[in-house]
Amino acid sequence: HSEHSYLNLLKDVLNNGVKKEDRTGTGTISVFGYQMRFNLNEGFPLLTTKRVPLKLITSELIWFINGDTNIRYLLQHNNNIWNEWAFKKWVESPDYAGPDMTNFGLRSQQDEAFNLLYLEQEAIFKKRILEDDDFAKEFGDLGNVYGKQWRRWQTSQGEIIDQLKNVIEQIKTNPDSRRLLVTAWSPEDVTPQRSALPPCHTLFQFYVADNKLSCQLYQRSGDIFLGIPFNIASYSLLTHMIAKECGLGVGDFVHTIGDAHIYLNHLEQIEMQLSREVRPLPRLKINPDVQSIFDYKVEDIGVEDYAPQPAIKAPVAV
Ligand code: DHF
Ligand code: TMP
Repeated sequence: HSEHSYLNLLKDVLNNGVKKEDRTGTGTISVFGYQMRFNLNEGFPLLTTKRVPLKLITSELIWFINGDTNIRYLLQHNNNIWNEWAFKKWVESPDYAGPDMTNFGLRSQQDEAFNLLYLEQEAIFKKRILEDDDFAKEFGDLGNVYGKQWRRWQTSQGEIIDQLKNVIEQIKTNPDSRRLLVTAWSPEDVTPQRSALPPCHTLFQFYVADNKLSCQLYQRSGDIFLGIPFNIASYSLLTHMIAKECGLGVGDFVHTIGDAHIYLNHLEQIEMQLSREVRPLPRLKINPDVQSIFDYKVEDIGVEDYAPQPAIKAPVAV
């Protein structure tokens, strides 16, 4: 059961990780360099020891594939996973005139009165992103993040490179290539002005053998409890979509992580998760009528026989 690769990661970091401070001020236990492998033929690797919301993963992936970097699309699909990073840009801008939101991520966890103030400002922000085009253009955009880098990479000569389209074309025409890569990491863009959060999933590579498509992701930084379950499912789904378009079966998803960390405020949740039994993995259902990876809608993707244990809530470090 490939979920054990993930549960072993949790256990390894708990047992062998070192305490390490981090940018968000939350504190972590961390290891450097870790690899998991998921055979996509064993089932779709959506965790069963806690419910993981596939709808949010699907709308985020379609958002990347569309080359979109504005959270408005996510909000239109009831997906709130990127709100904090757009909100941060807004409250740090000179145009923001509401109550002080410095360090809202940590303060909202520690101070209930502040949390109410924060939730109110966040609701106002979301409403404006959805209703005010000019505001959304300026403050909904996360900058040079995944969608931009995958579909509209800008060279220093001013040319635009569609890395995703190119790599799919190469998989079709030159499957033995050892150059089937997409990179989201650009040293030019790693500044707060150019990207709200420098890409965590930095680089991925495809590999074709025995008519099966495999994918390896190098993730520079992984929030093991919240982010990693999404990342595993997202790249596994991407591999299925591309394999289908290229007339290939699926092989492995190989997940390599640089700084693999557990936030100190996720320890109780992890203890609960590790006390649970795994259940059979679900099967992915993709609408067979969709041919091109660029044509998917959220409704085209689903899972069958997914009977997970209940979701486990945890605060996200901003
Ligand atoms: N920052 C940090 N500290 N960790 C992250 O995992 C992370 N991920 C980002 C952006 N910044 C991040 C983008 N992806 C959630 C999952 C993925 C994600 C952001 C947030 C999350 O909060 N998941 C909840 C459910 C959220 C919901 O239902 O709205 C979960 O329990 O899985
Ligand atoms: P960092 O930029 O300081 O590394 O912070 C980013 C945090 O977000 C870190 O905890 C890793 C986490 N993260 C994931 O785990 N997966 C993701 O897909 C994203 C975007 C972030």
